[in-house]
Amino acid sequence: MLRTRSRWIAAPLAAAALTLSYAGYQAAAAEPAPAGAAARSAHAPVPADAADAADAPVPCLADSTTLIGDLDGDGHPDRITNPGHTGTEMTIQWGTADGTFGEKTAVRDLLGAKKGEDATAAVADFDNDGTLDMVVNIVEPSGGDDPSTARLAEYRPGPLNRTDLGSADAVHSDIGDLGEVRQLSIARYNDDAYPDLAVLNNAGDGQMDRDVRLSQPGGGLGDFDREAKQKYGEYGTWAEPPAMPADGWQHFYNTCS
Ligand SMILES: [Ca+2]
Ligand SMILES: [Ca+2]
Repeated sequence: MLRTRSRWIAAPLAAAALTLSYAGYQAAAAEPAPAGAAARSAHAPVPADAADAADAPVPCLADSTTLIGDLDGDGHPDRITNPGHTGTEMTIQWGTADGTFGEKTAVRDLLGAKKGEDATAAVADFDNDGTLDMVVNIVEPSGGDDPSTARLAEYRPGPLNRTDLGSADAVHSDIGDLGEVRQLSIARYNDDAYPDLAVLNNAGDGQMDRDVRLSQPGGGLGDFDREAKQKYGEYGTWAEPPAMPADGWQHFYNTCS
């Protein structure tokens, strides 16, 4: 009797162990497995969402300025660092199959920014499809009262090309049409699941504004919207620029466990 019962129990446990070992592999690829997780798994029932572990790894925060998530779509999480939340000094370390990260590469170099040009970027899953996306802007500041317009300003849905951060579905963004982008930052301006964008914009003649671009539930970022600017933006000066959000990622991503 006891042996019969054991067999009944053993079969599902073996299946569970297989599923969990694959899930464990996925977790290990994303980050160091939490201590004791494997031991607990052996006795715990298969979680209802175990199948989700086979999907793309969910982005998470290593710290407030470091996002771990897959940017090039190879299934291995990459390390995106954004010092000061400004979008001007962003670096990427491509993830490898063994869960480690390659050497740091400056986003401005990947984008091909030239000497004298400012490159600014923001990373989040703007269309909430599970793949990280990027907004990029390259501008050569005019140095005078009248701002110059961007040489390149695009919304780039992921996955992105490793060599130049290109996207097959890139579209022009108007963030660089109305001034010189000084900073880009992720924000949560309305309460939907789609990250929004804050733009520190040199509008010329001593004016420095915080512009906003709201993500569209259908995908992509909206264009300039006067109503959104009145509601979420702010007018400032070169001497006293408006504050930029520093907690955007934290609204959408949990700390890596
Ligand atoms: Ca990757
Ligand atoms: Ca996306």
